[in-house]
Amino acid sequence: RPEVVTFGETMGLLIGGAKGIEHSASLDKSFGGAESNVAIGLARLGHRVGWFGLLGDDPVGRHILKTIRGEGVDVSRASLTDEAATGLMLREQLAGKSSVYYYRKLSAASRMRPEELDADYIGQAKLLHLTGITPALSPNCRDTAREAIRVAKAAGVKVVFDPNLRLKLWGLDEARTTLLELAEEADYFLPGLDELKLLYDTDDFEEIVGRLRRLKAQTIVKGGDRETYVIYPDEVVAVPYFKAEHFVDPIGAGDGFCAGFLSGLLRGFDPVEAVRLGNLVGSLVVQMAGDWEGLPTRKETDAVLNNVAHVER
Ligand code: KDG
Repeated sequence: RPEVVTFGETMGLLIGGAKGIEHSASLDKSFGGAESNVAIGLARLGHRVGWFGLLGDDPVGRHILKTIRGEGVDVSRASLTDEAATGLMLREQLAGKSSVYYYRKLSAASRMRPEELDADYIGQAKLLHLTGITPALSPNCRDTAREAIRVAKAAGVKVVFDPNLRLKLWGLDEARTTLLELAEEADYFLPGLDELKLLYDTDDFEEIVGRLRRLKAQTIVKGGDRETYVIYPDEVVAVPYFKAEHFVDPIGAGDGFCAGFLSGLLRGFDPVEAVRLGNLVGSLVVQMAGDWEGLPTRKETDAVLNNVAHVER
């Protein structure tokens, strides 16, 4: 019985080397998806976690499913379909700037439907995690996200929502309407500061905090200059980042943060302590290439939190 259930689109990932995708003779193969990144992070931190999604019954889909299973995530509700292919993304980092190219329109995952959700499976978890990528994929995926929230609430499962604004998938107006509506439903809301500036159409931090305080969710704001913010009704607590000694690739930091934060919640930490663990996981993910490969184990995070030893990587 998973403590956390999450679902979404996971895609094959091809990464270009120093010459970029256009000029590289070979591309490095991996995969990524915000929700499965979080699931792998939680599994490495010692939690029971389930991820599901729809993948194509093709080499990419099978590789993804086997690897996520191999990480100790329960994939019993995930499926492979013959009706569409697994989505793909290409990524390159040139002159310090990451670019992503999606090949995911009409992918297998875009065909997820609310009728296919296993309500009992979701209802037995403590937390349902979902991101704003899923509702951006298709109208039926949007309905699936809404239905999952309904099912979770009916069973008393707390809803964790990370907006993960992806403007390559939908326009800002449409994203804003849907993401703010889903934020209203959340028990934990984990946006980034840049996303909030776009969603609330303001750069004014005080105004953003005011808007967040009107939500019922416990909100954590990622992506300050050097800190993460815990928004309380009467104060904002800034929790400093851990220093990333060997910064390689920023992708996956937000998902790593989320895994660490949720691990803290499950272990009964108060929000500030849980954010500290989230910050630590985020700072370790960025020291390795790939979206999830650098996620730490419980042993590694404990070593840092208890000052036992330096985490070597
Ligand atoms: O947060 C990292 C994710 O963005 C990445 O793994 C891919 O889910 C992904 C997406 O849709 O961009």
